[in-house]
Amino acid sequence: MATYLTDKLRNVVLCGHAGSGKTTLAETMLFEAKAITRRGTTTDGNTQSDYSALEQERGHSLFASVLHGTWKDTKINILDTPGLDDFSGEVVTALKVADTALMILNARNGVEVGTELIWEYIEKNETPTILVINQLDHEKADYETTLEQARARFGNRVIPFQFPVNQGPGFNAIVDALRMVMYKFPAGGGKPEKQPVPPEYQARANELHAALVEAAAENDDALMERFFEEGTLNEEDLAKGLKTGLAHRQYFPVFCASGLQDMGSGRIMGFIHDVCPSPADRPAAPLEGGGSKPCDAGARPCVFIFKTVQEPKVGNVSYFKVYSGTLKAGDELVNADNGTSERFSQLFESEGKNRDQVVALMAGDIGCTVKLKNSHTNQTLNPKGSELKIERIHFPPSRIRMAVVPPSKADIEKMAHALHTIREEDPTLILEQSLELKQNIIHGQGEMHLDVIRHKAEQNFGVQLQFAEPRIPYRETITRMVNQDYRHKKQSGGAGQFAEVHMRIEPYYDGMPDPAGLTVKNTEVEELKWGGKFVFVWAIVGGVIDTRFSNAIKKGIMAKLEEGPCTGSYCRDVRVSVYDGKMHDVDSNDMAFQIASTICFKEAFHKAHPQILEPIYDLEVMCDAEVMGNVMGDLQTRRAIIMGMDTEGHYQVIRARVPLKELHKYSSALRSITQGKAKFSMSYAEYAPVPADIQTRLTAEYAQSTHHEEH
Ligand SMILES: Nc1nc2c(ncn2[C@@H]2O[C@H](COP(=O)(O)OP(=O)(O)O)[C@@H](O)[C@H]2O)c(=O)[nH]1
Ligand SMILES: [Mg+2]
Repeated sequence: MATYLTDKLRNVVLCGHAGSGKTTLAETMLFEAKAITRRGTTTDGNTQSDYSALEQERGHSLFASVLHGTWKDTKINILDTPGLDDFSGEVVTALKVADTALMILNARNGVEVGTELIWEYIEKNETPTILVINQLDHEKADYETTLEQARARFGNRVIPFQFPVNQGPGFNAIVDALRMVMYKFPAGGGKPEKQPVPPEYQARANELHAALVEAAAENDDALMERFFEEGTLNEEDLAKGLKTGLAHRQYFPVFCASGLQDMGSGRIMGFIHDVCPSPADRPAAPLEGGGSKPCDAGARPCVFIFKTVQEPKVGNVSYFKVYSGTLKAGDELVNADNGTSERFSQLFESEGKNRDQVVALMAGDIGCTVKLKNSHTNQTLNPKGSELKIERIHFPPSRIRMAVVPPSKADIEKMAHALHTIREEDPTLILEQSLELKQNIIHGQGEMHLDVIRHKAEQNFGVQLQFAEPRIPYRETITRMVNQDYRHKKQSGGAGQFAEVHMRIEPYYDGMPDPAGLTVKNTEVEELKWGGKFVFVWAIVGGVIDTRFSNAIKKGIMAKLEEGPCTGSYCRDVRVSVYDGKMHDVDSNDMAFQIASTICFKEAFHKAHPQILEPIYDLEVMCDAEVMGNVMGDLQTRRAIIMGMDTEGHYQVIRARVPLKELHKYSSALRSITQGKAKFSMSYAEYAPVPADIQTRLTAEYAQSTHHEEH
């Protein structure tokens, strides 16, 4: 296998809404590049990209896969990504290492909600982008509307380079305004015949040509001058202008295709070869902690692992990009995160599930290796003495939480091992062992995501995961002031126990005055690790309780703060002032005071009009106008408070505050009420009181559960 020089490398990512035809187009591109001799289909489940059993079973992509083909003398690495927002972590990953994005628009549907979501990621990465209007052979294909929506959404940098002739089932030709030719395809697609632009399309082609030449000249003063003088650019100037313009995102060219019918993909490959930036044409890669690393094949190697896949029999396959230098088989590099020295014994280029061994990979190239000891996704490896870290991939925040129930006690360890191993492969899975809720909670991107995790656990580890609705981390507080006393007295045989405590409990707020009428001796403010505060005031006069018992009294209260009197949840924002009591020379001790204060506090708390608080999330839903009514109707059943509504392009954005409890399984509910025409994100906002009926129910449930425990 050849080693490709950096300027003969292109890394492109195919992204777009689910079903726009990315995987089919990837297959066609490989076929055009003669990397494969037969085209598989996603319906038959035999494409290069969707090679995992799970993808074949589901009939759509779930994981980003790395493919490659060669065009003339250039190697084109193709990353195919899943379109469903449950798997957008894979898109973020692929965008990290790609140098050009191919945004696939489905000519049947125009700009879809997945397109919007991915566009945000593209903007963040500042990735040069080509728009491909695909499925032009479909009876519902509408190039004009799709283009119009793209321009409305992504601005006037969207420049059509092509338009279709006979779109719909008779689709058979594309007019190319860059080359000023018409590509006429044989029945069933394949290699087109170049024909002059027919007279009826001349005017339109000329107009597009002028616009794209202007776009090419725009970013270069010398070119602009020549363009104004001569009214056009020669081929060399045009090529140069197009290259810099694309790399700097000064325009987004629009191409036409039918991936299924093999029309247009060859021309796209040609454009990638001619115009798309090589890895060295992109800005230097940002490093953790500032600075950047230019893509320089002559420098020392710097390798970043962007993806890890566990394969049966093989173990971990690590996918990486060589950010600089030349990586040779046998090289030894050190992991900058954990200091492990790793030998890259074998290097491969990846073709879906297949791998071809290579001897070296140059700066900018993407490859994989096996059998690294202790290196994972998001880690950088350098030669000894260098500790550069390429900026990590930032994955989207979680959108679903679920409790995992181990099938049996014996399986707990097996389950933990399975989940930790899966997490190495998928950083959008987050594991939490919640002491507070006494549950193992996993956080992910949506139900389909968790479904894939369940499937992997079963297939690869023989563990049956069971999901359950997770508990909610409620909090408890009080709303009134109460004075309470309690005497603990016990006479059992020899030494007895005696302690009496009088305390005042009050709702705490920042800046509140000292407790009225009490003589404050000492105030301790505790920042509670679960949020909110606990203030402990010592206001004992005349030594009725010895100061040495104050710690025991405080401890007694803390015990209840950790297991609230109403629901067993954490308490917050309470001030307790101990102002009176009694002690006994012989029978008083720490234990007695701790018991007295726990019970005293509990009784006071119940009288102080306790209030249960629940976590509230900020929810943002973006949806198609036609499903807006469904989204709003559904939100009404979730105790949502609508905070605002906006229009973005032809989309509606709804911002609401919703209790976490009501967001359970929101991802699939939203998908089904909008037929996939909505996306959402959520983030923690605050704790707020639960409604009275819910409080009554929660308190009763807790009373019943502790009652059972006690008997
Ligand atoms: N008519 C038509 N259908 C297509 C085209 N490309 C893909 N499809 C169909 O659209 C569906 C989704 O295709 P797929 O490549 O899996 O889309 P992806 O989710 O973007 O990867 C499949 O049923 C394909 O057969 C196309 O160019 N024309
Ligand atoms: Mg796909």
